Amino acid sequence: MKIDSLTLYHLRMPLIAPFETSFGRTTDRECIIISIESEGLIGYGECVAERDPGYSYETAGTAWHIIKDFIAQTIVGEDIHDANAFQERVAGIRGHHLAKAGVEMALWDLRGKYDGRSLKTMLGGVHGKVSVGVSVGLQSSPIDLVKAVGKYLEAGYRRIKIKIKPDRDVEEAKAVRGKYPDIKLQVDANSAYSLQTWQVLKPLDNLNLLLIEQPLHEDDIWDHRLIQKQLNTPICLDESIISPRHARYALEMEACKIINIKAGRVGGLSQAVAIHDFCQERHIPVWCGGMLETGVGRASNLALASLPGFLLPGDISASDRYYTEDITNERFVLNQDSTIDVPSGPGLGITINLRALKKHTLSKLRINSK
Ligand code: OSB
Ligand code: MG
Repeated sequence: MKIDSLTLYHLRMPLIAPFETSFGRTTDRECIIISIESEGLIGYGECVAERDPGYSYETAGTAWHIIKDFIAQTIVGEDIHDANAFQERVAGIRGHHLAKAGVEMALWDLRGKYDGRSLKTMLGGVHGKVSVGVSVGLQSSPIDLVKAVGKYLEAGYRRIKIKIKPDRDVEEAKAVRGKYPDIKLQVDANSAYSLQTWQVLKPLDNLNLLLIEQPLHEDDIWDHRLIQKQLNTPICLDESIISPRHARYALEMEACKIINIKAGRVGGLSQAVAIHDFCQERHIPVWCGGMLETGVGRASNLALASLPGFLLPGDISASDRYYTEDITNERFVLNQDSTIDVPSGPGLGITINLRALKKHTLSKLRINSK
């Protein structure tokens, strides 16, 4: 595919409700949308870097810089066949996985449109719909949290994840578990604890949780091993797994029993599939994480989560959990059985609402081939 141009859109979109985690509160989500043109076709991708370096060291600003000044140079005007060819070209750019993944997604969309194949088919997906849950941010009190959880259960979500941080952990989890003894429940600390402070989480072991997500430092695997040995509840790593190699390290160290896969964090869908395959061979369940995506990234997550090793519900909620107005014409809705349909059209299987894209764009830059 001869790449004629790459266009960057820095977006800011108001969330329906603020989303708070141990690293901060988001009221308006920022991201970078990438479009790539080739012979009259356009592929879209979403780079999930946020405004602030809270979840990742990358931000929308660093992603803009890395894509504009480095990644675009390796593909615009060039003939790029697929994700593997792309990964070879960007191998010399250290880190910046979120930036690389956003561009890789656009290339997958383009490839699919060329070939008339859906992303699901290209990746090896097997399900037409996937089980999903909802990630509930920190609330002002356990009572408010139970209320928020109740609202999502009423909407039909059958798996709940609650965010925790020091002093907002065991009491909140007990409150939710007390009110809803039978729901699928898990917690996510986003690296808010250390080897010195994690002990306060021990009572979580009695709450029948599906998993405890990323309690310790984002650049750590070894210490998670030390605490997994002292917990019956599976530890699930998110931030720490930044490549297929890191997935191997974690499993070899027995640092976790479950992995959260985000294509962004690991440097692209190709890398996400590699981690899926590696875990599947070892009977390690994986699930698809979320980054409050627009319809573009949501379509990608649904396709990824349709692979056979995604055995736990993903953080892929319906569009109306996030945005009143999305940049895709399609909106994703929750089915009765707490699933969402996987798009089946070519590529991502979505179309862009250009008016909404323009409305939410803070800045735009087009890079043409010379
Ligand atoms: O840790 O899984 C996380 C959102 C932004 C950054 C990190 C995380 C999250 C979520 C939201 O939990 C998941 C979603 O998109 O609904
Ligand atoms: Mg997480």
